[in-house]
Amino acid sequence: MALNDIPLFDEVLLRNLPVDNQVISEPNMDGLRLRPLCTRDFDRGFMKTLAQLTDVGDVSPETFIDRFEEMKRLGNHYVVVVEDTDNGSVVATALLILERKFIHACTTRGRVEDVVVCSSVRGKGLGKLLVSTLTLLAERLGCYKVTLECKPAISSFYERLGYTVSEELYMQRRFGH
Ligand code: 16G
Repeated sequence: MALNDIPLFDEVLLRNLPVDNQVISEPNMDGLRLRPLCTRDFDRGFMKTLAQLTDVGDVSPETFIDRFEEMKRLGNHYVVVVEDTDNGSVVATALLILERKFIHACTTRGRVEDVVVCSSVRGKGLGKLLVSTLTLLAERLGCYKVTLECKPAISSFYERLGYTVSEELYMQRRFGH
């Protein structure tokens, strides 16, 4: 299967979200476009952008497509990208994952993950746009809460977007990476 422009999820979901008191009906900014991920983004530098967050490993186009198709099949992964429309490169991305639960009358929890803005375009408010968009999307999709993990040094960035530090600790066990 070749790389293509078919979106991971319906772009309509990103319309009319009241981000920063402005209704973004056309999520196009000056030379920048916020939209769902598609497989062609592999050739537009999506993985290089992610590599500014953490180690991304060696991922072939085939493996990328398999993971994309799996996310699409599952239907609970919302990866958004910001494309620089002047040169067609992906300059920022973030992911919202929905977790289905039995608690709270079979509710849904959202997790914002893998938020990264390329160093070349930092300072334009793209991080704020991505996180605000996915937070509002989580609400639109019926989540009772949306959470994220971040380094203490950037917690104020998320606090400005309405997040609070949880009383609960974030714990982990790592396997390999
Ligand atoms: C940050 C990210 C998390 C990502 C992790 C990768 C946000 C809000 N948080 O915590 O989503 O998965 O970094 O770091 O983007 P790791 O490779 O050390 O797990």
